[in-house]
Amino acid sequence: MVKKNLVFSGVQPTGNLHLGNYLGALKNFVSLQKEMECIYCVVDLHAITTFQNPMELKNNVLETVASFLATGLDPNKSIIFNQSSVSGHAELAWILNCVSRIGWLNRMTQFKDKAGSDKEKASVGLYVYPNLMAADILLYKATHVPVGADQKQHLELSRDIAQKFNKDFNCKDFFPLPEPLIPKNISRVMSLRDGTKKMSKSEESDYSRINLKDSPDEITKKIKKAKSDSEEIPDNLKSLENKPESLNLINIFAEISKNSLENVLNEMSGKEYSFLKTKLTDLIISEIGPVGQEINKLLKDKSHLEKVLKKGKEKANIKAEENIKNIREKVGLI
Ligand code: AQP
Repeated sequence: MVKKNLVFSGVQPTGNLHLGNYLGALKNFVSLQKEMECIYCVVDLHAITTFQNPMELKNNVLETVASFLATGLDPNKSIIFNQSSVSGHAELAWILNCVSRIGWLNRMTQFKDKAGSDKEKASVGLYVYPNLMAADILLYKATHVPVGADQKQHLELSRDIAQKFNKDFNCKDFFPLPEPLIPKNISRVMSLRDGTKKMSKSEESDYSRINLKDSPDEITKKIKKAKSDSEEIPDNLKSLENKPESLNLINIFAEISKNSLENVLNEMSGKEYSFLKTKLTDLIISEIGPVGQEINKLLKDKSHLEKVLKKGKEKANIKAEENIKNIREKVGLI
């Protein structure tokens, strides 16, 4: 039987979405919507693996939906909903907690990064987060998962879990092995303050990221302050090896201007970074300025956003319930 392609991906409602989420994930979500059946989820159960203020969480869920719509996701083409509204995610996550191995989770670098130095104090949820992510994907038997490079390891774990489930319950090919779809050119947008760390919502300094809702003034200030180099722009990539902040700015410029890194270096070599920064500021403002304006407009009508979620939940639930019934049968649950 030929398996039907199905895309699943999620975004955590943990605050302002940024340029990293946009270039690493959202832009890909929108182009895939034209080719395949897509399910896009606001993963609120993932968000609570670290403490979230309940009022802020509710607002962040709606703001994430607004960001989905503002970047071009169409609720008539894609299923858009929030994870906790479809109980199959939590139910399958428990079953997969019993399939996944402790040794596998111990290798997950995101847990090590997020738990910090005092791992004893991290929530159990944060530790089993990758099993919930596997459940999100496998609940719909998704075949393709658009994500940034930071999620590659979790995707590999989802494949291992799917494979072990198929073997343990003697049901070859029951779960398809999901393929990651990682942007080729810019799979990881780095912090504007520290080019060795990824741009992130939870990074304390707002100057480390460009938020989708930032005004042209804020974008201008942030790019101006972004760390770069006092030397002029080189003509080759090798010279940027130990200059991650400069490389990051050039990478972002290349991605948004749809140019190769080599072409950008050819055009800019010998110039000061302030020249690149001025051009980059204009590009970012023209690319995400309209997105930010649309998010603000959509946030004025919260009932519309709630309706989008409700409609999406109904559609997602139909698929999830059918699959959960089969999964329960395989496991032997009555
Ligand atoms: N810096 C990044 N570069 C490229 N892609 C990125 N993504 C996140 N940061 C970058 C991709 O965006 C999607 C949604 O991510 P998420 O919000 O669910 O979780 P995250 O990866 O943990 O993102 P943050 O911003 O770092 O959130 P916090 O700070 O709350 O943990 C994913 O596909 C991710 O790969």
